[in-house]
Amino acid sequence: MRKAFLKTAAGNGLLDRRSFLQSGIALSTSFSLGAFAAPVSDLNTAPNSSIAASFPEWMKTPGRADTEYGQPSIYEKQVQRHLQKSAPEASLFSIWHTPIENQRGIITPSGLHFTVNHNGIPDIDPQQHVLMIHGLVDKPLKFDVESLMRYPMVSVIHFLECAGNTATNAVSLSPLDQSAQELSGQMSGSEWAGIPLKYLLKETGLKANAKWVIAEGADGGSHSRSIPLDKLQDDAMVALYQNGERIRPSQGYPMRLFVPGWEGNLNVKWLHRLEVTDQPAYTKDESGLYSDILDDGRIQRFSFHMDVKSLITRPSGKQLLPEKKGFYEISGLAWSGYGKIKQVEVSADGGKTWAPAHLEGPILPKSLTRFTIPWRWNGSETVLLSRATDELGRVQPTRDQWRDQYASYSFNHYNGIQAWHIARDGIVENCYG
Ligand SMILES: Nc1nc2c(c(=O)[nH]1)N[C@H]1C(S)=C(S)[C@@H](COP(=O)(O)O)O[C@H]1N2
Ligand SMILES: [Mo]
Repeated sequence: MRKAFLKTAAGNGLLDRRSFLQSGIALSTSFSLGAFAAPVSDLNTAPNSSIAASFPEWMKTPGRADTEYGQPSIYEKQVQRHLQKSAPEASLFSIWHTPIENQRGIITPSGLHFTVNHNGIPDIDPQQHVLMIHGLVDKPLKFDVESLMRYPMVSVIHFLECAGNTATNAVSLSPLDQSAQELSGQMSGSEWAGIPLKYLLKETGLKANAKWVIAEGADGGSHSRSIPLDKLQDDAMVALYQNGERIRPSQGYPMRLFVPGWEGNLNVKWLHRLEVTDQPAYTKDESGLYSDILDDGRIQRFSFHMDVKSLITRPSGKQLLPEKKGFYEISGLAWSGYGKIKQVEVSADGGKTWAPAHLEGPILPKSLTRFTIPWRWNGSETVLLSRATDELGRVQPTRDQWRDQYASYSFNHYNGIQAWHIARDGIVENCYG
């Protein structure tokens, strides 16, 4: 009966979201009738005595006191960053991945933000830290944290992604059985607040031949990158806050450069020096690991933008669909370093048919965008895919299309379509479509 309300959106059980939610009867009265997944029990038929007897301890005793700084529930202890194993153990080069499959919405909790540190995390005393702007400027200036705190600030919601995110799907000949976190967790979303760099550059003034800026961090390895001045004048900032609190040491305390939509590596943490120049410096950090090797062997030296990308985070790798068929909401994240996400299409039949997913607001430029689509799984083996398009019309490529552009061993800036294999026993596994 109720199924008659539900319009199909594409093959193998993808449902039209509007008709699904508008079948109001399903929402109000029929949780127990199978419109959604299965409830644990139907209250209409449960005996009253069994409800009273089931009051748990915490409903009958006073709770504990609160603490100065809150922590997640002890029952969420398993939701943690994951340390990537490929980095040599003795090295201070470490990569921690965000558990993206546990996140809802578009903001990553600060403590779970991914982190890439080439030389460990310096514990910087903000009283002793200075930001220096010099080079091709009229008036070289030093700013301490206190003086920066007096400038006008802006708050913006943006994603940050490491160029090496999802590298194993780029280079591994066969798909590794990894979770969304392990595959693509070098990506997070935050609200960043700080001072637009153009305000500070206005104070120093710029010489006529100023074209590039070398940004350097105060970590032991002096992480440094060359960035075109135009971009920095456009929307970059010296970020001091993340998600309403001061940036954490892992993210660059007391300040970092934030360069919206561009590769993570340019977002220099523990920022202490900006040197305005007329050409790039070709630093170690931009000439080695963070360059892309094209199909013909040439090196694409600068590839700044993070391209349009998406993945389904639920269901995703290493998860288990608890019921061997029935209703599931497919949900995921899409983003583009070029602007807003315009559309995300989902396929539940390995790419034969596609349906547009619902984009949950707010849809912001260079920010994570949450998408959802209802799905009634018929219990058969299948492959789930998502494909994002941004407002410039850039479409996420297939893995093969992506690999055609680059040498077989090139792994940066991978944005191929993520495929999840659904087995009949409900196990979800990374696959190549
Ligand atoms: N000073 C400094 N800045 C740095 C790095 C670093 O090691 N040192 N790592 C870079 C890389 S490779 C990435 S992907 C981003 C990661 O930012 P996050 O750790 O805040 O997620 O910071 C960049 N900025
Ligand atoms: Mo990175």
